Amino acid sequence: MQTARKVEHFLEDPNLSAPLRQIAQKVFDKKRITPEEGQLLFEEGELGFVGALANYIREARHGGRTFFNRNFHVEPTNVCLYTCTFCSYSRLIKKREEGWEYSLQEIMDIIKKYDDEPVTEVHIVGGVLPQYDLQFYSDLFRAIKAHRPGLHVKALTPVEYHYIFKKAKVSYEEGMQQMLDAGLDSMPGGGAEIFHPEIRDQIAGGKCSGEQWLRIHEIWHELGRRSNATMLYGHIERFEHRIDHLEQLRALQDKTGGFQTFIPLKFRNQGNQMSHVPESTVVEDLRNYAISRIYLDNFDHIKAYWPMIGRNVAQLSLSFGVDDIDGTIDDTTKIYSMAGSEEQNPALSTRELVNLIRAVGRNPIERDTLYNVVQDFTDHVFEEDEQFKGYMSLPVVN
Ligand code: V47
Ligand code: SF4
Repeated sequence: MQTARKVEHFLEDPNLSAPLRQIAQKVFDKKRITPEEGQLLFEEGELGFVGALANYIREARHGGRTFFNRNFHVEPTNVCLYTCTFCSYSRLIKKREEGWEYSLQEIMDIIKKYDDEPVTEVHIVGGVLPQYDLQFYSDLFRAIKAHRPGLHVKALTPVEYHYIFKKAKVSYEEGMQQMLDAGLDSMPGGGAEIFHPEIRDQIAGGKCSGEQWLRIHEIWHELGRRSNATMLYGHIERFEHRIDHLEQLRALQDKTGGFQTFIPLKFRNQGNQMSHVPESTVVEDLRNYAISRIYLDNFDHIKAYWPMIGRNVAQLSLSFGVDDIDGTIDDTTKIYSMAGSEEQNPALSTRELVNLIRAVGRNPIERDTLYNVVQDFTDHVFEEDEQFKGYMSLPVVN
Protein backbone atom coordinates (compact mmCIF):
# COMPACT_ATOMS: atom_id res chain seq x y z
CA MET A 1 0.00 0.00 0.00
CA GLN A 2 1.54 3.26 -1.16
CA THR A 3 0.20 5.32 1.72
CA ALA A 4 1.76 2.92 4.25
CA ARG A 5 5.15 3.18 2.53
CA LYS A 6 5.00 6.96 2.88
CA VAL A 7 4.45 6.67 6.62
CA GLU A 8 7.26 4.09 6.89
CA HIS A 9 9.53 6.54 5.13
CA PHE A 10 8.82 9.14 7.86
CA LEU A 11 9.83 6.63 10.54
CA GLU A 12 13.37 6.64 9.12
CA ASP A 13 13.58 10.26 7.99
CA PRO A 14 16.62 11.96 9.65
CA ASN A 15 15.27 15.38 8.69
CA LEU A 16 12.25 14.93 10.94
CA SER A 17 12.52 15.75 14.65
CA ALA A 18 12.32 12.78 17.04
CA PRO A 19 8.91 13.85 18.44
CA LEU A 20 7.40 14.07 14.93
CA ARG A 21 8.88 10.65 14.06
CA GLN A 22 7.29 9.31 17.22
CA ILE A 23 3.90 10.65 16.14
CA ALA A 24 4.34 8.93 12.76
CA GLN A 25 5.14 5.69 14.61
CA LYS A 26 1.98 6.03 16.70
CA VAL A 27 -0.16 6.60 13.63
CA PHE A 28 1.49 3.61 11.94
CA ASP A 29 0.78 1.48 15.04
CA LYS A 30 -2.83 2.84 15.25
CA LYS A 31 -2.13 4.39 18.65
CA ARG A 32 -3.68 7.56 19.99
CA ILE A 33 -1.71 10.82 20.07
CA THR A 34 -1.68 13.05 23.17
CA PRO A 35 -2.84 16.70 23.34
CA GLU A 36 0.82 17.76 23.47
CA GLU A 37 1.52 15.81 20.31
CA GLY A 38 -1.56 17.36 18.67
CA GLN A 39 -0.25 20.81 19.59
CA LEU A 40 3.12 19.91 18.09
CA LEU A 41 1.46 18.86 14.84
CA PHE A 42 -0.31 22.21 14.63
CA GLU A 43 2.93 24.08 15.41
CA GLU A 44 5.43 22.11 13.37
CA GLY A 45 3.67 19.57 11.15
CA GLU A 46 4.22 20.44 7.51
CA LEU A 47 1.35 19.89 5.13
CA GLY A 48 3.03 16.96 3.35
CA PHE A 49 3.74 15.23 6.66
CA VAL A 50 0.32 15.59 8.33
CA GLY A 51 -1.38 14.96 4.99
CA ALA A 52 0.37 11.62 4.48
CA LEU A 53 -0.47 10.48 8.02
CA ALA A 54 -4.11 11.52 7.65
CA ASN A 55 -4.42 9.86 4.25
CA TYR A 56 -2.97 6.68 5.70
CA ILE A 57 -5.68 6.68 8.38
CA ARG A 58 -8.40 7.59 5.88
CA GLU A 59 -7.44 4.80 3.48
CA ALA A 60 -7.03 2.24 6.25
CA ARG A 61 -10.59 3.02 7.39
CA HIS A 62 -12.39 3.64 4.12
CA GLY A 63 -10.05 2.90 1.20
CA GLY A 64 -11.08 5.24 -1.61
CA ARG A 65 -14.71 5.38 -0.53
CA THR A 66 -16.09 8.90 -0.26
CA PHE A 67 -19.52 9.34 1.23
CA PHE A 68 -22.17 11.88 0.34
CA ASN A 69 -25.85 12.24 1.03
CA ARG A 70 -28.77 13.88 -0.67
CA ASN A 71 -30.36 16.39 1.62
CA PHE A 72 -31.79 19.86 1.71
CA HIS A 73 -31.75 22.61 4.29
CA VAL A 74 -34.61 24.55 5.80
CA GLU A 75 -33.86 27.66 7.83
CA PRO A 76 -37.02 28.74 9.68
CA THR A 77 -35.53 32.22 10.14
CA ASN A 78 -32.37 34.14 9.29
CA VAL A 79 -32.80 36.53 12.21
CA CYS A 80 -31.32 35.74 15.59
CA LEU A 81 -31.43 37.23 19.03
CA TYR A 82 -27.85 36.20 19.77
CA THR A 83 -24.84 38.29 18.84
CA CYS A 84 -22.22 35.86 17.55
CA THR A 85 -19.55 38.07 16.04
CA PHE A 86 -18.82 35.70 13.12
CA CYS A 87 -22.44 35.38 12.01
CA SER A 88 -24.42 37.39 9.48
CA TYR A 89 -27.70 36.34 11.16
CA SER A 90 -26.86 38.04 14.45
CA ARG A 91 -29.15 40.83 15.63
CA LEU A 92 -26.11 43.12 15.52
CA ILE A 93 -25.96 42.56 11.77
CA LYS A 94 -29.48 41.75 10.67
CA LYS A 95 -32.41 44.08 11.16
CA ARG A 96 -35.59 42.10 11.70
CA GLU A 97 -37.31 43.63 8.69
CA GLU A 98 -34.50 42.34 6.45
CA GLY A 99 -35.09 38.74 7.40
CA TRP A 100 -37.65 35.98 7.02
CA GLU A 101 -39.60 34.22 9.75
CA TYR A 102 -41.45 31.23 8.35
CA SER A 103 -44.61 29.83 9.89
CA LEU A 104 -45.03 26.08 10.35
CA GLN A 105 -47.17 25.97 7.22
CA GLU A 106 -44.53 27.82 5.20
CA ILE A 107 -41.87 25.36 6.36
CA MET A 108 -44.11 22.45 5.40
CA ASP A 109 -44.62 24.03 1.97
CA ILE A 110 -40.82 24.08 1.50
CA ILE A 111 -40.57 20.45 2.60
CA LYS A 112 -43.36 19.42 0.22
CA LYS A 113 -41.43 20.91 -2.69
CA TYR A 114 -39.02 17.97 -2.29
CA ASP A 115 -41.73 15.32 -2.37
CA ASP A 116 -40.61 13.96 -5.72
CA GLU A 117 -36.88 14.36 -5.08
CA PRO A 118 -34.66 11.42 -4.05
CA VAL A 119 -33.54 13.19 -0.86
CA THR A 120 -33.14 11.20 2.35
CA GLU A 121 -32.66 14.00 4.88
CA VAL A 122 -33.89 17.45 5.85
CA HIS A 123 -31.42 19.56 7.83
CA ILE A 124 -33.28 22.19 9.86
CA VAL A 125 -31.51 24.99 11.66
CA GLY A 126 -31.55 28.76 11.73
CA GLY A 127 -31.60 31.75 14.02
CA VAL A 128 -33.05 31.72 17.53
CA LEU A 129 -36.27 33.68 18.11
CA PRO A 130 -38.88 33.36 20.90
CA GLN A 131 -41.74 32.14 18.69
CA TYR A 132 -39.69 29.08 17.68
CA ASP A 133 -40.20 27.32 20.99
CA LEU A 134 -40.53 23.75 22.24
CA GLN A 135 -44.16 23.53 21.14
CA PHE A 136 -43.38 24.92 17.68
CA TYR A 137 -40.60 22.41 16.99
CA SER A 138 -42.57 19.48 18.46
CA ASP A 139 -45.46 20.35 16.13
CA LEU A 140 -43.08 20.79 13.19
CA PHE A 141 -41.32 17.44 13.64
CA ARG A 142 -44.68 15.69 14.02
CA ALA A 143 -46.01 17.38 10.88
CA ILE A 144 -42.93 16.32 8.85
CA LYS A 145 -43.18 12.72 10.04
CA ALA A 146 -46.91 12.62 9.31
CA HIS A 147 -46.27 13.91 5.80
CA ARG A 148 -43.13 11.90 4.89
CA PRO A 149 -42.23 9.29 7.55
CA GLY A 150 -39.07 8.13 5.73
CA LEU A 151 -37.46 11.58 5.62
CA HIS A 152 -34.69 11.76 8.24
CA VAL A 153 -35.10 14.85 10.41
CA LYS A 154 -31.66 16.23 11.36
CA ALA A 155 -32.54 19.32 13.28
CA LEU A 156 -31.45 22.08 15.63
CA THR A 157 -28.39 22.29 17.81
CA PRO A 158 -27.78 22.67 21.54
CA VAL A 159 -27.99 26.42 20.94
CA GLU A 160 -31.72 26.16 20.20
CA TYR A 161 -32.30 23.27 22.59
CA HIS A 162 -30.72 25.10 25.51
CA TYR A 163 -32.85 28.16 24.72
CA ILE A 164 -36.20 26.41 24.17
CA PHE A 165 -35.85 24.03 27.14
CA LYS A 166 -35.00 26.92 29.44
CA LYS A 167 -37.99 28.87 28.16
CA ALA A 168 -40.29 25.85 28.62
CA LYS A 169 -38.77 25.17 32.06
CA VAL A 170 -37.86 21.57 31.27
CA SER A 171 -34.58 19.79 31.94
CA TYR A 172 -32.26 18.83 29.07
CA GLU A 173 -33.19 15.18 29.65
CA GLU A 174 -36.91 15.83 29.53
CA GLY A 175 -36.59 18.16 26.55
CA MET A 176 -34.55 15.76 24.43
CA GLN A 177 -36.99 12.97 25.22
CA GLN A 178 -39.83 15.19 23.99
CA MET A 179 -37.90 15.91 20.78
CA LEU A 180 -37.31 12.22 20.26
CA ASP A 181 -41.01 11.50 20.76
CA ALA A 182 -41.93 14.24 18.29
CA GLY A 183 -39.80 12.68 15.53
CA LEU A 184 -36.29 14.11 15.76
CA ASP A 185 -33.89 11.57 14.21
CA SER A 186 -30.47 13.16 14.67
CA MET A 187 -28.67 16.33 15.60
CA PRO A 188 -26.35 18.29 13.30
CA GLY A 189 -22.97 19.52 14.52
CA GLY A 190 -23.51 23.27 14.59
CA GLY A 191 -23.15 25.69 17.47
CA ALA A 192 -19.92 24.13 18.72
CA GLU A 193 -17.69 26.99 17.47
CA ILE A 194 -14.75 26.87 19.91
CA PHE A 195 -15.57 25.40 23.32
CA HIS A 196 -12.83 27.14 25.31
CA PRO A 197 -14.39 30.06 27.25
CA GLU A 198 -11.43 32.35 26.54
CA ILE A 199 -12.54 32.38 22.88
CA ARG A 200 -16.22 31.41 23.16
CA ASP A 201 -16.97 34.37 25.42
CA GLN A 202 -15.65 36.71 22.73
CA ILE A 203 -17.39 35.25 19.68
CA ALA A 204 -20.48 33.29 20.69
CA GLY A 205 -22.83 36.11 21.66
CA GLY A 206 -24.17 34.71 24.95
CA LYS A 207 -25.43 31.39 23.60
CA CYS A 208 -24.93 28.03 25.33
CA SER A 209 -21.49 27.21 26.74
CA GLY A 210 -19.18 24.51 25.46
CA GLU A 211 -20.05 22.42 28.50
CA GLN A 212 -23.80 22.73 27.78
CA TRP A 213 -23.26 21.89 24.10
CA LEU A 214 -21.43 18.70 25.07
CA ARG A 215 -23.98 17.75 27.72
CA ILE A 216 -26.94 18.00 25.33
CA HIS A 217 -25.13 15.77 22.81
CA GLU A 218 -24.30 13.33 25.61
CA ILE A 219 -27.97 13.09 26.64
CA TRP A 220 -28.99 12.58 23.02
CA HIS A 221 -26.42 9.80 22.65
CA GLU A 222 -27.69 8.21 25.87
CA LEU A 223 -31.11 8.05 24.20
CA GLY A 224 -29.43 5.86 21.59
CA ARG A 225 -29.31 8.52 18.88
CA ARG A 226 -26.51 9.96 16.75
CA SER A 227 -25.18 13.43 16.09
CA ASN A 228 -22.35 15.35 14.41
CA ALA A 229 -19.74 17.79 15.69
CA THR A 230 -18.13 20.90 14.18
CA MET A 231 -15.34 23.35 15.01
CA LEU A 232 -15.28 26.91 13.69
CA TYR A 233 -11.58 27.66 13.17
CA GLY A 234 -9.30 30.23 11.62
CA HIS A 235 -10.34 33.39 13.46
CA ILE A 236 -9.05 34.53 16.86
CA GLU A 237 -8.44 31.10 18.37
CA ARG A 238 -4.95 29.67 18.92
CA PHE A 239 -3.83 26.11 18.25
CA GLU A 240 -4.23 25.24 21.93
CA HIS A 241 -7.95 26.12 21.69
CA ARG A 242 -8.36 23.81 18.70
CA ILE A 243 -6.67 21.00 20.63
CA ASP A 244 -8.84 21.65 23.67
CA HIS A 245 -11.92 21.44 21.41
CA LEU A 246 -10.80 18.22 19.73
CA GLU A 247 -9.83 16.71 23.08
CA GLN A 248 -13.29 17.38 24.56
CA LEU A 249 -14.98 15.81 21.54
CA ARG A 250 -12.68 12.78 21.68
CA ALA A 251 -13.36 12.33 25.40
CA LEU A 252 -17.14 12.46 24.93
CA GLN A 253 -16.91 10.09 21.99
CA ASP A 254 -14.99 7.62 24.20
CA LYS A 255 -17.91 7.78 26.62
CA THR A 256 -20.86 7.55 24.23
CA GLY A 257 -19.70 6.64 20.71
CA GLY A 258 -22.60 8.75 19.43
CA PHE A 259 -20.79 11.11 17.04
CA GLN A 260 -20.79 10.14 13.40
CA THR A 261 -18.71 12.76 11.64
CA PHE A 262 -16.55 15.77 12.45
CA ILE A 263 -16.88 18.86 10.26
CA PRO A 264 -14.21 21.56 10.50
CA LEU A 265 -15.79 24.89 9.49
CA LYS A 266 -13.50 27.53 8.03
CA PHE A 267 -14.33 31.02 9.29
CA ARG A 268 -15.46 33.29 6.43
CA ASN A 269 -15.12 36.97 7.12
CA GLN A 270 -17.73 38.90 5.13
CA GLY A 271 -21.00 40.37 6.34
CA ASN A 272 -20.25 39.95 10.02
CA GLN A 273 -18.60 41.68 12.98
CA MET A 274 -15.25 40.01 12.32
CA SER A 275 -14.57 41.25 8.81
CA HIS A 276 -11.22 42.65 9.96
CA VAL A 277 -9.99 39.13 10.86
CA PRO A 278 -8.12 37.57 7.93
CA GLU A 279 -9.24 34.14 6.73
CA SER A 280 -7.06 31.05 7.00
CA THR A 281 -4.99 29.93 4.00
CA VAL A 282 -5.78 26.80 1.98
CA VAL A 283 -2.64 25.22 3.43
CA GLU A 284 -3.95 25.81 6.94
CA ASP A 285 -7.39 24.45 5.96
CA LEU A 286 -5.83 21.22 4.70
CA ARG A 287 -3.52 20.94 7.72
CA ASN A 288 -6.56 21.38 9.96
CA TYR A 289 -8.47 18.57 8.20
CA ALA A 290 -5.43 16.32 8.44
CA ILE A 291 -4.69 16.98 12.12
CA SER A 292 -8.38 16.52 12.97
CA ARG A 293 -8.29 13.12 11.22
CA ILE A 294 -5.16 12.12 13.17
CA TYR A 295 -6.44 13.39 16.53
CA LEU A 296 -10.01 12.06 16.43
CA ASP A 297 -9.10 8.39 16.31
CA ASN A 298 -12.58 7.41 17.56
CA PHE A 299 -14.55 9.31 14.87
CA ASP A 300 -15.47 7.26 11.81
CA HIS A 301 -15.72 10.19 9.42
CA ILE A 302 -14.29 13.63 8.69
CA LYS A 303 -16.57 15.76 6.52
CA ALA A 304 -15.83 18.66 4.18
CA TYR A 305 -18.66 21.13 3.75
CA TRP A 306 -17.98 22.15 0.17
CA PRO A 307 -20.17 25.27 -0.09
CA MET A 308 -17.85 26.91 2.40
CA ILE A 309 -14.44 25.95 1.07
CA GLY A 310 -15.27 25.62 -2.62
CA ARG A 311 -15.18 22.60 -4.92
CA ASN A 312 -11.43 22.58 -5.58
CA VAL A 313 -10.42 22.56 -1.93
CA ALA A 314 -13.13 19.96 -1.26
CA GLN A 315 -11.46 17.74 -3.88
CA LEU A 316 -8.04 18.34 -2.33
CA SER A 317 -9.35 17.58 1.16
CA LEU A 318 -10.03 13.99 0.04
CA SER A 319 -6.26 13.42 0.18
CA PHE A 320 -5.94 15.04 3.61
CA GLY A 321 -8.14 12.84 5.77
CA VAL A 322 -11.64 13.72 4.52
CA ASP A 323 -13.90 10.83 3.44
CA ASP A 324 -17.28 12.55 3.53
CA ILE A 325 -18.67 15.46 1.51
CA ASP A 326 -21.82 17.41 2.29
CA GLY A 327 -24.04 17.07 0.29
CA THR A 328 -26.37 17.70 -2.58
CA ILE A 329 -27.77 21.14 -2.36
CA ASP A 330 -30.36 23.60 -3.39
CA ASP A 331 -29.55 27.26 -3.28
CA THR A 332 -32.09 27.97 -0.56
CA THR A 333 -29.87 29.16 2.23
CA LYS A 334 -27.49 32.02 2.27
CA ILE A 335 -25.31 32.17 5.30
CA TYR A 336 -22.05 31.10 3.72
CA SER A 337 -22.50 33.03 0.49
CA MET A 338 -23.27 36.02 2.73
CA ALA A 339 -20.15 35.31 4.77
CA GLY A 340 -17.92 35.48 1.70
CA SER A 341 -17.67 31.96 0.32
CA GLU A 342 -16.65 31.77 -3.33
CA GLU A 343 -19.67 29.49 -3.79
CA GLN A 344 -22.33 32.15 -4.27
CA ASN A 345 -24.89 29.73 -5.72
CA PRO A 346 -23.86 26.44 -4.23
CA ALA A 347 -25.95 23.98 -6.18
CA LEU A 348 -24.38 20.73 -7.25
CA SER A 349 -26.29 17.95 -8.95
CA THR A 350 -25.64 14.37 -7.94
CA ARG A 351 -23.94 13.79 -11.27
CA GLU A 352 -21.62 16.78 -10.68
CA LEU A 353 -20.82 15.67 -7.17
CA VAL A 354 -20.11 12.12 -8.28
CA ASN A 355 -17.83 13.44 -11.03
CA LEU A 356 -16.07 15.76 -8.60
CA ILE A 357 -15.23 12.78 -6.38
CA ARG A 358 -14.28 10.49 -9.26
CA ALA A 359 -12.01 13.14 -10.81
CA VAL A 360 -9.60 12.79 -7.88
CA GLY A 361 -9.61 9.00 -8.03
CA ARG A 362 -12.05 8.30 -5.20
CA ASN A 363 -15.20 6.18 -5.14
CA PRO A 364 -18.47 8.10 -4.60
CA ILE A 365 -20.87 6.32 -2.28
CA GLU A 366 -24.31 7.72 -1.55
CA ARG A 367 -25.20 7.17 2.11
CA ASP A 368 -28.15 7.95 4.31
CA THR A 369 -27.73 10.05 7.46
CA LEU A 370 -26.68 7.02 9.50
CA TYR A 371 -24.10 5.97 6.90
CA ASN A 372 -26.02 3.05 5.47
CA VAL A 373 -25.04 2.72 1.82
CA VAL A 374 -27.84 3.86 -0.49
CA GLN A 375 -25.97 3.48 -3.79
CA ASP A 376 -22.40 2.90 -4.90
CA PHE A 377 -21.75 5.35 -7.74
CA THR A 378 -18.20 4.15 -8.48
CA ASP A 379 -19.06 2.62 -11.83
CA HIS A 380 -22.47 4.16 -12.30
CA VAL A 381 -23.19 5.32 -15.84
CA PHE A 382 -25.51 8.30 -15.96
CA GLU A 383 -28.08 8.12 -18.72
CA GLU A 384 -28.37 11.21 -20.91
CA ASP A 385 -31.87 11.89 -19.71
CA GLU A 386 -31.30 10.87 -16.11
CA GLN A 387 -32.43 13.72 -13.94
CA PHE A 388 -30.70 13.72 -10.60
CA LYS A 389 -31.43 17.08 -9.20
CA GLY A 390 -29.94 16.07 -5.85
CA TYR A 391 -29.53 19.16 -3.80
CA MET A 392 -26.66 20.10 -1.53
CA SER A 393 -27.61 21.87 1.60
CA LEU A 394 -26.22 25.18 2.55
CA PRO A 395 -25.47 26.29 5.96
CA VAL A 396 -26.96 26.38 8.85
CA VAL A 397 -26.26 28.63 11.63
CA ASN A 398 -25.78 27.93 15.29
O1 V47 B 1 -22.37 26.71 14.03
C1 V47 B 1 -21.74 30.73 10.92
C2 V47 B 1 -20.99 28.32 11.22
C3 V47 B 1 -22.33 26.58 11.62
C4 V47 B 1 -20.04 31.48 9.79
O2 V47 B 1 -23.90 18.49 11.03
C5 V47 B 1 -19.87 30.12 10.00
O3 V47 B 1 -24.06 17.76 9.01
C6 V47 B 1 -17.89 30.16 8.88
O4 V47 B 1 -22.98 23.32 11.70
N1 V47 B 1 -17.96 31.49 8.65
C7 V47 B 1 -23.52 25.85 11.16
N2 V47 B 1 -18.80 29.46 9.54
C8 V47 B 1 -23.20 24.89 10.02
C9 V47 B 1 -23.12 23.52 10.53
C10 V47 B 1 -23.20 22.37 9.60
C11 V47 B 1 -23.02 22.55 8.23
C12 V47 B 1 -23.10 21.44 7.41
C13 V47 B 1 -23.38 20.19 7.91
C14 V47 B 1 -23.55 20.03 9.28
C15 V47 B 1 -23.86 18.68 9.82
C16 V47 B 1 -23.46 21.12 10.13
O5 V47 B 1 -21.99 27.53 10.65
C17 V47 B 1 -22.43 27.42 12.85
C18 V47 B 1 -21.21 28.26 12.72
O6 V47 B 1 -20.11 27.60 13.26
N3 V47 B 1 -20.93 29.69 10.71
N4 V47 B 1 -21.21 31.84 10.35
C19 V47 B 1 -19.01 32.17 9.10
N5 V47 B 1 -19.07 33.49 8.92
FE1 SF4 C 1 -27.63 33.11 16.11
FE2 SF4 C 1 -26.39 30.87 15.46
FE3 SF4 C 1 -25.79 33.16 14.18
FE4 SF4 C 1 -25.05 32.85 16.71
S1 SF4 C 1 -24.33 31.61 14.95
S2 SF4 C 1 -26.06 34.69 15.85
S3 SF4 C 1 -26.75 31.63 17.55
S4 SF4 C 1 -27.76 32.09 14.14
